[in-house]
Amino acid sequence: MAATVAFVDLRSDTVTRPTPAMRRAMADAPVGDDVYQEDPTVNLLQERVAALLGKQSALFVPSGVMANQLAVHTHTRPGDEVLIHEGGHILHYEGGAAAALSMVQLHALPGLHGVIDPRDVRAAIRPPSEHFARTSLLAVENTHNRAGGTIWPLEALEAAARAAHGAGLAVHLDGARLWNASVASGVPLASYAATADSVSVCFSKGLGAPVGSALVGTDSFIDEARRHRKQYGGAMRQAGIIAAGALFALDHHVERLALDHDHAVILAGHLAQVHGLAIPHPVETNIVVIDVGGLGLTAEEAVGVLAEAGVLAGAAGRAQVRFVTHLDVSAEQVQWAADTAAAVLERLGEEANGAGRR
Ligand code: TLP
Repeated sequence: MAATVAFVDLRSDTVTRPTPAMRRAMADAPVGDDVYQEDPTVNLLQERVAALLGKQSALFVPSGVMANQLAVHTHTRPGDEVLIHEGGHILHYEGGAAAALSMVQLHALPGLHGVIDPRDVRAAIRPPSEHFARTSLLAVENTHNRAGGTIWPLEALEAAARAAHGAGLAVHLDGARLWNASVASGVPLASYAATADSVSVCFSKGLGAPVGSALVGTDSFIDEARRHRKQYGGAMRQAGIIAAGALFALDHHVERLALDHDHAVILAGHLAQVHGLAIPHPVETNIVVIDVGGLGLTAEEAVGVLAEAGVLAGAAGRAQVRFVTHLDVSAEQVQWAADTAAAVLERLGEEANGAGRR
């Protein structure tokens, strides 16, 4: 009964809470001191993630930001330049950490739906000269958050990575939602990961674990990243408690991501009916970005009114609003949120542009 739903949180898949079964697995986890590398649950998670992604080693870290920043720090030297899509998470949402912690500059590249053209990679790489920053890293993101959860086609990722590797750059893949990309496309995680020297993945987003991410790469890269994790204060002790949530998520919450993707399509289908509203990116996974500029609204205004109606979304740009489907949102709730959001935005658009003009 849709009428019983009164509140749906679609701000992010980070709002998911551990299920009772996940909590039990966490409570029962064998633990040890992970700084001595003696936590069996952390060790198991790291081995499992490294194998899944086809890399030598993995490092468990508290957050996706830390995983990305350890990658930037480990791949670069102060004064280097990192190539990244203009909508990249590392550029927009990590508090300027690349500059603050690694003293590198970010060089933003364009690219439709988050995909960077290899020609743009080649053109951006600076020739060796004391005048120029040393271009040492290409950072890519799959799925691409600000581009509405879009997936890099594997061939495009391979081509961009080839362009970078050909000029001696390292490649880091921000795979916070690589699980979603893999489930939606059928491309194995390891095939995406093979294009990059390092990959970060998150357990605390669509997989529904409360905390944790991992960084994967070669043994020597991860040894170096472990040293930097200590410097950043990210080395934890009996972290098996939280690693167990991640292991549980790998066992139980990966395949079900397809459901979140179906829910996003339902939501987008309803929103697409609203006059003047644009959906700038194809809906391929669990994110729907809408542009409310054509309704005469700012993102903040739309988010405020949606929240009053019980649908929580997030501003993702001046006129862009983001909805994210996830584990804690049922089909019934998505249906209700889709109906409610579409009705509210239709009304707002009519008010802003003058009712009855159509
Ligand atoms: N993204 C968050 C916000 O920061 C925007 C969200 O709600 O989506 N890489 C990507 C692609 C991400 O989307 C995020 C989280 C991270 C890294 C960082 O993960 P956390 O928040 O765990 O540090």
